[in-house]
Amino acid sequence: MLRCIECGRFYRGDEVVYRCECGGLLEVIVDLSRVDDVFDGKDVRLWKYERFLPVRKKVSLEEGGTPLYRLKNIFPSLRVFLKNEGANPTGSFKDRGMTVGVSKALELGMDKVLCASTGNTAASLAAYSARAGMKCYILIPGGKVALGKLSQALIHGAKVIPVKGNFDVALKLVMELSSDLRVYVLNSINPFRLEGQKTLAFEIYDQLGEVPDNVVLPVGNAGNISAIWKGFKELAMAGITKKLPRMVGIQAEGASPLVRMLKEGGEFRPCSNPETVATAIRIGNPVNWSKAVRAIRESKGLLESVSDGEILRAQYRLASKEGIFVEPASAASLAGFIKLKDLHLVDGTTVLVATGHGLKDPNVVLDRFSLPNPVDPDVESMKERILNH
Ligand code: AN7
Repeated sequence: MLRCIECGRFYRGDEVVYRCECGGLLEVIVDLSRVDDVFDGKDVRLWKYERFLPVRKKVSLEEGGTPLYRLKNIFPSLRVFLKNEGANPTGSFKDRGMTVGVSKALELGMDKVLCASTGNTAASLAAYSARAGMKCYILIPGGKVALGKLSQALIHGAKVIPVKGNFDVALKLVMELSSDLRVYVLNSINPFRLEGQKTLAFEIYDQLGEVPDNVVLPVGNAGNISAIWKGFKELAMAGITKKLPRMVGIQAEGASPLVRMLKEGGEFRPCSNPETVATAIRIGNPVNWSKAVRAIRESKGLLESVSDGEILRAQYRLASKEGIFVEPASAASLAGFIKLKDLHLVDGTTVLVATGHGLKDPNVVLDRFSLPNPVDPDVESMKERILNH
């Protein structure tokens, strides 16, 4: 069953519907009387939490069960952990959404799927639809998708169509096309996809053995922050936990319409020309903004923005000090946490969500480093080079 978060109207789960007639976003209502307390810290993987999910497992690449590391070199005296979603099958958290979303597409009898994407949604949907034997159509912003993600979408056999415009333009087109083409839309406006993503909350609780004080993550289309908050609320509603974390969302300065709204007050206004090195979150009109604002308010959370410089420094710090290579959008979690910690706005146990693998976007690294000229292949020249550099 689906319910509109604005007017409360119900829809059947076997209808293909993305928004309420009133325009509000929909969310899945799960029967929490059926869930069980499986949180023993063992065998952590997404489908362990099947009872919380509104579909049966049909299409899977064995997602979830991603590592939770303590950042012991960067923060030796703090309890700061990093949940490395880059360890998912296609290298990002989107796989959580797609195993559930594509399973739902099969249940509905759909054989074509469609999304707009800054890259990771495309890579993930292309892989899961290939596994399910479906046709996949992907609209990407022309020229602004990281190469790793683009190559994934292509090799999985999706039809990839660049749009003259940014992600927001592409998503608008997707919504307009969906009914005409009888395709199933798997952007995060799809409430079933978010059901998969809420398992990130379950895994954090399962691996940590407690609910953390803060969960910090990058915000683009604002689906993930909404999904993870729903997961924690369901744990509490089912009587499994009592505590709830504060949800802390981080946007890139050049694409931060939600930060502006919460800081300045007033109506939500999209940002018309989003720009950031973190292309994954180069989004000016986040479709889930109303769910995200609710997550921040209910959890007494925070929204903050960080500059591209802060993002790139955090990415390098994580890779060079902890051995964890994440893409720029994911480094926004660490950059935002450092900023808020220095302002004394966060304390206690914190989990940073690293949403995507660093190899997704090799260019952003290679643009910053240069290799020296090759060295003559003799020991003396090599010794000199090693000791002088
Ligand atoms: C690495 O792939 O929107 O706030 O089309 O790839 O749930 O949108 C990606 C988003 C964070 C933001 N980190 O998550 C897409 C897309 C990474 C991402 C986000 C994205 P949402």
